[in-house]
Amino acid sequence: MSITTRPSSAPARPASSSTPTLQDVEALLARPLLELVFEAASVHRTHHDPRYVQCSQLLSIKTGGCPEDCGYCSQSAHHGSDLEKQALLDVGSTLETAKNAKANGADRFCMGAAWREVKDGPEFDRVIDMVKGVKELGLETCVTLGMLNDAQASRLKDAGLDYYNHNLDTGRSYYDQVITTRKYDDRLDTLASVRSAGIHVCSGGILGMGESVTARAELLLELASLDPQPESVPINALVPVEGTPLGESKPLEWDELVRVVAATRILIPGAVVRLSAGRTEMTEEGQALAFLAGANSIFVGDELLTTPNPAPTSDAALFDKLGLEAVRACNEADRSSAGCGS
Ligand code: SAM
Ligand code: DTB
Ligand code: SF4
Repeated sequence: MSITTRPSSAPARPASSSTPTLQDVEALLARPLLELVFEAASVHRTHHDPRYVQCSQLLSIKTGGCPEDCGYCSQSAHHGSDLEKQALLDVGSTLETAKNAKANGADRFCMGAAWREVKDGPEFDRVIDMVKGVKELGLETCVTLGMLNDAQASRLKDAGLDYYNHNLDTGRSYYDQVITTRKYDDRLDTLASVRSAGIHVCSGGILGMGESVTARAELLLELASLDPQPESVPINALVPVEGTPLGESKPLEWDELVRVVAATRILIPGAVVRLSAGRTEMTEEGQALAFLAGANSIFVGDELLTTPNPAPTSDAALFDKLGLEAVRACNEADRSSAGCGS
């Protein structure tokens, strides 16, 4: 497997003939941990400034009652999780939350809806206004709204959308063990619409759902084979939610998460790799190793969508210990020359 490098200012790397095989990726995940981390750290340093961490804040703009049956999700109407449903928020309260996110150091605001797919009509119009408003606040914009078509993606782009989050979640061979109400190719079709509208692709997965190492390798290979590769790759550790089919899953080992972060960094060198859900269960040391292995993004704020996230004060203390800084701390001149790691 050959690994190519590129400067951080270059566009996302096209998947190429050097794309590894499934066996290559399995072998990568099986390497001695510290060798894997060392290589990933080296790749990270040729593509990004390792001092900076991109900080996204999430807001659930429409919560619960989702028709999909994703086995991990608190928001699926198929499961018995104890979650209070919430209709689509109004634009004003969403922008208030975004303003606070900016004041607290976030550089990107990500709005999530428990929808199977986007439907044209007043609710989508409202989301368009939210995107416009968040963009006007000077934040990067991201939404995750389920499946969409080309025309809907274009409307989001015109409104100022920077990133669309749409996770592949796991490998193709394990997908129907987790979700039955849609197909893997539905996810890929949406990613194609996002890409053709000129929106940055944010796509990753979840670890700790009982998947094999092969399923993890399949996921990484799918992501690395997208052409161009995704600009943003969230790596989530399952947050087990009572009442969901995966609510009793056993916790993920810290080294498994670090392995996947490191392999993601090597396979998708230009992406921002986000240490996403599951940080509340990680030690500071585990997170430190993940940052060394190439993670350069987190979710900030007390809450993810429906579950807790580490307190901002503890994240600030961790950044202090590690000498890391939020991307927002990087001044404009540095941003245009060195890229500040994002
Ligand atoms: N409904 C849209 C969709 O599925 O694309 C957007 C919202 S959905 C909650 C966004 C992503 O959150 C999912 O694709 C999944 O990767 C992640 N997620 C949901 N529940 C999770 C959990 N309990 N633990 C870890 N990640 C989770
Ligand atoms: C992503 O990969 N992780 C975020 C975001 N994209 C939308 C969601 C994590 C959700 C964790 C469980 C919850 O809070 O409901
Ligand atoms: Fe619905 Fe998204 Fe949750 Fe699946 S992950 S049940 S699509 S909100």
